Amino acid sequence: MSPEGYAPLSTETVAARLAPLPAVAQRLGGGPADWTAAEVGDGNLNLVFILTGPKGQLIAKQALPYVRLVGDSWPLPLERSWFEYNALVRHAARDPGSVPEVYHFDRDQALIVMEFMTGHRILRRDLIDGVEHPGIADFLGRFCARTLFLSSDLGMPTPERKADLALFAANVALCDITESLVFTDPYWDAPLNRHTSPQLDPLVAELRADAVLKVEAQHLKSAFCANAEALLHGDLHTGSVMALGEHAVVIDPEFAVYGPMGFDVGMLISNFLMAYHAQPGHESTPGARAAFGDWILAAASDIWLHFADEFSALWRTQRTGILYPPKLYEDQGQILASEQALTERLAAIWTDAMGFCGVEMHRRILGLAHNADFEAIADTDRRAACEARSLRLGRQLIRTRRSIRGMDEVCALARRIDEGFA
Ligand code: SR1
Ligand code: MG
Repeated sequence: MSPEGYAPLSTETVAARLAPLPAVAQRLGGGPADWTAAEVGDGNLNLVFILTGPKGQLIAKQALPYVRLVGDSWPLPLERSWFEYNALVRHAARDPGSVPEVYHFDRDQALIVMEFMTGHRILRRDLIDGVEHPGIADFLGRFCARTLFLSSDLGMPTPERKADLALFAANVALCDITESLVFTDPYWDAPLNRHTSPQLDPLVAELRADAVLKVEAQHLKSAFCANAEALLHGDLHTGSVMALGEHAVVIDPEFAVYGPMGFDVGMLISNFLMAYHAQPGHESTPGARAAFGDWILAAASDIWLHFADEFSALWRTQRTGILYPPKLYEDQGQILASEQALTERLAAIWTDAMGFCGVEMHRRILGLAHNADFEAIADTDRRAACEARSLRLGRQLIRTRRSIRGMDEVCALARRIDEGFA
């Protein structure tokens, strides 16, 4: 049920409704009569307005009481906005500058007023259009390391962590979306599923008949549900990143919940790998996107490298939580033991990440919520050929994740599948 007084904004009402807020009036300049509003929400859930005034611009994001993609037949709590706000505040503290600045939050209206990123575009759009972003892997790897490490028992005081665990555990409805849509629905003929048909039908049937794959997907779901290791962004795909040249921010953490660190990292890498497999569908002549595909694979590899580097630096300098305390290792002159523990923690995150990477591929091609990377390919034969590559890669990653040694191996596999050799 919506709180009393909740009313969705519209392009007609948003200026007058936000005008009384000093944070809004100061940034836009002039008065509401001077402001223009455009609704630009292209995600699956919310309203997003750009407000423009004589002095500046800002974003007003408001949750709707249902899933926008599906309609009011699928109610969804407005409280997701509260979790998004809390996650944004924490991300800003743990990795300053990595998220838009929040100017105002209204819990009853499920409304976040925040910084407009002038000139930035959704990264996924740029990956479709062939635009490179130097430094994006560095930023994203670092963002994951900082937000995950510093929200875990490695780097956060445990009373605060337990309070946050309780806070975000209430994000039940969005968690349920992930639990069902990511980990279960792709592997059976769920009512809201869709895929490129009939081209993918045989492969889809093969995947859904693969009992080992389904057991592994449920092992991964079990890890997602039970391993409340760190505060996840929860929906960290390339549509949740805005970039301009070398600058980027992460947006939309409404799926935030405590979970396994490998989830965010794996979902992110997955979306780069899908962007890679989609490239032949976007090129005007065969091979025209080959160099850009190489750049995407290099970026996917570098995300992991930067994540591991930053995580290691935090381990060595900011391990102030209750886990692996320095008094057991460094303070006893046992630095090698600490380094060994770090290597083992990173290996566990890596193995999880590879599994989550695979299920993300499957759900974006077989489930309800698809990727523009593939959807933008109008010719369904070409689209299906691209999607089939990611479906195959996803299966390999999920089934063999415990023996995959690094991103070089993953990229080599993605290339072999692309060339039709695997
Ligand atoms: C019903 S919501 C479907 C998907 O959209 C969001 O962006 C998340 O990715 C979710 O899984
Ligand atoms: Mg989103």
